[in-house]
Amino acid sequence: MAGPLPARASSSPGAIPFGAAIQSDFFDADPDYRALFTRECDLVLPMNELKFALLRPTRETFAFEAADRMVDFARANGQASRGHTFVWWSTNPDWLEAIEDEGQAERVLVEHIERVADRYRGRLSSWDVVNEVIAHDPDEDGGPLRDTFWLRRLGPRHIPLAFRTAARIDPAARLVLNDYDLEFRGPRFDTRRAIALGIVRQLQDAGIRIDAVGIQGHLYAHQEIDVEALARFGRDLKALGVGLLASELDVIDFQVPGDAEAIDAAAGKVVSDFLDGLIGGQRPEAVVTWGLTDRYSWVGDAMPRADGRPCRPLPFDAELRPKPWYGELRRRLARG
Ligand code: 9MR
Repeated sequence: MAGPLPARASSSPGAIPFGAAIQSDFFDADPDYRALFTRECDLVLPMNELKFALLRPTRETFAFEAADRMVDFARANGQASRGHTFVWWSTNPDWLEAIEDEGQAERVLVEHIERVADRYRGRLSSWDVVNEVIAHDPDEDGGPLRDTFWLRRLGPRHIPLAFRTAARIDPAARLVLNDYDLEFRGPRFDTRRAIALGIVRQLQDAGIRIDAVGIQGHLYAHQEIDVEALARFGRDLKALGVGLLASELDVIDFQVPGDAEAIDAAAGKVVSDFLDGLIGGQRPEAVVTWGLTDRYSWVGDAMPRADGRPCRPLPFDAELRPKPWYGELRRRLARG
């Protein structure tokens, strides 16, 4: 089985690796943005460039150029990289979602993973094999799994199929089940954690390898982290021989009143509670933020603040100044 992600030489030995997702859209135009990733990260991954619609404009075409550039950038800096993602409900091309036949859908999925995993074998230390397959609200939505193209065409077997194919093509990559809303307090979150563990157990019972769960960590600063339940989740995974990582960490502050200082204080609290639960369960393989600077983030587009202030989701502000909570985060990771 593959080992954990290597730490960057500049991180202290034994530190938990720190990483961030980069966007090729800003790579050329903003050299300061680029330099921030070079300076700060043990791991840099393409945020969007390996998604189905971006890689596969048509069924016959594979557009690897943007993803290659990001992965090569990380490698040239001696940084690790990871793959996001094979199976997702979003960012699928129209030609894919137009497929109605089960056999064809299966062939496309297997062919896609074979081709993409093969191309990046040895260059990506892990893959989000499936992303966000758990129902948003399992009790309301009428089942444990999200209603997606892949579920409609192939049923729940698309999950083991994706893992089995990825394991066959890249035996050394860590294979990850990635999902959100796994860290807060409340029945919906308890249910989602239970479903994640259930998927892991089902894969293992079928003899299919799963190496880790990615806890995305899109942290609503107004919500309470269930530190104990998160730690228990990590311990339960560890008992199954499965690792975990924070895979898309950022802070969502649209419900936090006040100025930048108040927002950063709330962010500091939610990140600190999250790390308590995450590290309390087992040593995470990495902590990865979804971007590095508030200059570019999905959070302000999806959940803008009513007071018109800019959102402050990431470790560095829009002027590339570090937030106080980033220093805390790195000190926690350095302790290992
Ligand atoms: O941050 C990503 C944004 O730039 C893309 O437009 C969007 C659609 O592909 O995806 C965002 O990233 C998502 C990630 O892939 C999965 N978890 C939720 C992230 C935020 O929406």
